[in-house]
Amino acid sequence: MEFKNITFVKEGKIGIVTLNRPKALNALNSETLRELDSAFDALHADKEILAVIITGEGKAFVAGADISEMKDLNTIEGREFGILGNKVFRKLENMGKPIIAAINGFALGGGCELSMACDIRIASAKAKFGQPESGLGITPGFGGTQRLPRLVGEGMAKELIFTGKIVDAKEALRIGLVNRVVEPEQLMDEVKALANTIAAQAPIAVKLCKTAINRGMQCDIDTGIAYEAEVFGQCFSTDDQKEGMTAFIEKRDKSFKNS
Ligand code: DAK
Repeated sequence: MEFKNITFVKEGKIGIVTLNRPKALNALNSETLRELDSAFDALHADKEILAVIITGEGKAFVAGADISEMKDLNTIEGREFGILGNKVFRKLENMGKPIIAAINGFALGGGCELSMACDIRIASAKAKFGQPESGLGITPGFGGTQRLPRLVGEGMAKELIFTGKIVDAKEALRIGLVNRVVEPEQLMDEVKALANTIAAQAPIAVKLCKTAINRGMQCDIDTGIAYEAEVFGQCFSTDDQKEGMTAFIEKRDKSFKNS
């Protein structure tokens, strides 16, 4: 698949999407968002891909939505831009595969928001995070006001969003915005190792775990527990549940078929 602003490669069971507009620090313009939309459709459809990595080329993960494109938007265009971005980010968040953000550098505004739409965030020690929108006269528009407080708590999210301050990877780790910080040269190896570990588990179980966690975070605990019971039951209709448990009893390596 050919793209102008991103690359999309397969390495075994892993799909790697790289934002590749380094001259503009991988800022998200509408063309890039549409390319991500197509790439996410392709990732979803490819049954061989069991985990996805999103990263950026150059010194940024994504330095935000493209300010030069946004500058002259009117109300309707601004709304359409927000709808497009949110559609793409929700597609990523709801994809039935684990998504890992390998945050190599600046993750600001829409870039921080893109990382938060992923399931797991691993940061390079060089990464920097922030929601600087208030300094541009706008609110976060790709879910920042919603996902940041869910991740780091309301008070910390309000401080970051109200001040627009940029924090380094160490602080991002301290407040729970990222799972881990690694040396820049180890970032992709660490993230690929993590992706491969996840890809070695039963794919349908991983998918159902993701759905159960995502749904459970949006509802009361009784509804969440009921949903967990539902997906737990569904696992017993899969070949992979039989294989996983039989392999354990027979003390042999398991071989999942994603069925
Ligand atoms: N958009 C467009 N171009 C950008 C950019 C961005 N977000 N960030 C950087 N660039 C461009 C720079 O203009 C520069 O281009 P040239 O001048 O070379 O042509 C090039 O990338 C390199 O940037 P710098 O020269 O500035 O590089 P430095 O290392 O000096 O500084 C920086 C790096 C990341 C600190 C700095 O570039 C910076 O502050 N960038 C802007 C960061 C930012 O404010 N990001 C948040 C964007 S706002 C909504 C939808 C979406 C959103 C909001 C609402 N609705 C529809 C409601 C989302 C908003 C945002 O994400």
